[in-house]
Amino acid sequence: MKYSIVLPFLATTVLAAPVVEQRQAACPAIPSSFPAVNSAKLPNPFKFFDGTDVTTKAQFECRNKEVSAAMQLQELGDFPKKPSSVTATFSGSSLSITSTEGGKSVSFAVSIKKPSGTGPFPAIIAYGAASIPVPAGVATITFNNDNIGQQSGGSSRGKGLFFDLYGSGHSAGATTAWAWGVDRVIDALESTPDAGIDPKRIGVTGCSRNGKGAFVAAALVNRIALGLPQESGSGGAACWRISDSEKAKGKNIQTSGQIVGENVWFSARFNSFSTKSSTLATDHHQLAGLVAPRGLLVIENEIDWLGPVSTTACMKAGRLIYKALGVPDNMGFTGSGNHNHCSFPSNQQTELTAFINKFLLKQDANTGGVEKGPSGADAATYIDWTAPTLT
Ligand code: MCU
Repeated sequence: MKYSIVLPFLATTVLAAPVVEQRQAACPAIPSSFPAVNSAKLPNPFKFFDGTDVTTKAQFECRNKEVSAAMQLQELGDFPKKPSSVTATFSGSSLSITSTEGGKSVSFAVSIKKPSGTGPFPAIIAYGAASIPVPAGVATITFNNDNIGQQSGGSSRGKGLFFDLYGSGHSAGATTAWAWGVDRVIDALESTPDAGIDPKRIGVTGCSRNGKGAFVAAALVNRIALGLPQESGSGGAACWRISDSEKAKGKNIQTSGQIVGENVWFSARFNSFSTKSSTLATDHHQLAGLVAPRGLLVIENEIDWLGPVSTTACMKAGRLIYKALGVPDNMGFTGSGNHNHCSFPSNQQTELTAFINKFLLKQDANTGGVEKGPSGADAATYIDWTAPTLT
């Protein structure tokens, strides 16, 4: 694969003044099928699927496009583009959003709790309800993700407003359907300034199953400034391959083989990969890579089922991507034990505050070097590539 840059050129005609046309570097075509792999090691984020090395930041952006396509084809299902019409109205504390496509419309509303004072304010979109403390100065947008895509076991496949619009046979898993909903919330914030929220300073959070959702939204919706997935475990911060390796060591850990039977968080396309994670073209260190270079603080717990070794090592591999991009401080991983699931412990507060201050409140804050997890969870065990410094 050749990565080409179309140089600016100068065109003159007799009648017109000189015109300077500058084109952006184009990405190579995104493949529609992905190489067969069979490796327990995490895929190399710095090689295109055709084997070409990624050496520049611009190439990495292109690489992300094919990684997103592969994840959609193999586990997430298709992430639709913006519907032909999205309209919104703001009243009281409610932002109502109507999306129309192919003659069908669906509507949903989010509630916005704002700080006192004059906006526009940054905001955190919370799946269900926030289980992290949202500081004064940041609005909370409560997003009923279950309404967009149901998640009550296998029988909820294809149910919810997303599927009313696109059809119950649409390939999206629930996490992808929810990300589509978040994307529409940001459309609505952009077109409704009287809502008082700055659409360029949006964070997203959710815990546990909703943490998987918040992670996928941060990855797919590139207008999100800060991802704050909490205790997402398998399907979020864990790498499928590392969870399988932990399971083989006897841990009580959620794996892809289990998750596809428990709920509809992923596309039905994932079923055929679920018992052979080693054949996936990507893994979840690259879910973090899709968020890069935007802000990302991954918050985890040390409950066996979530896979503390898997989430820690996987996200350390994810941080190698941020380091390669020259922005190591834009991603942190904080794992902490001895607290109830989804009850945010005080020993993760410093890093949470720093990431919110930097990415949402636009203040100076030290987000550097946040990599806390159990000892013995090292990325090196699971990778056979080295991260370059991208130019
Ligand atoms: C960590 O998120 C999930 C987990 O993946 C499921 O296996 C379990 O049933 O529920 C967890 C959860 O959402 O807890 C609230």
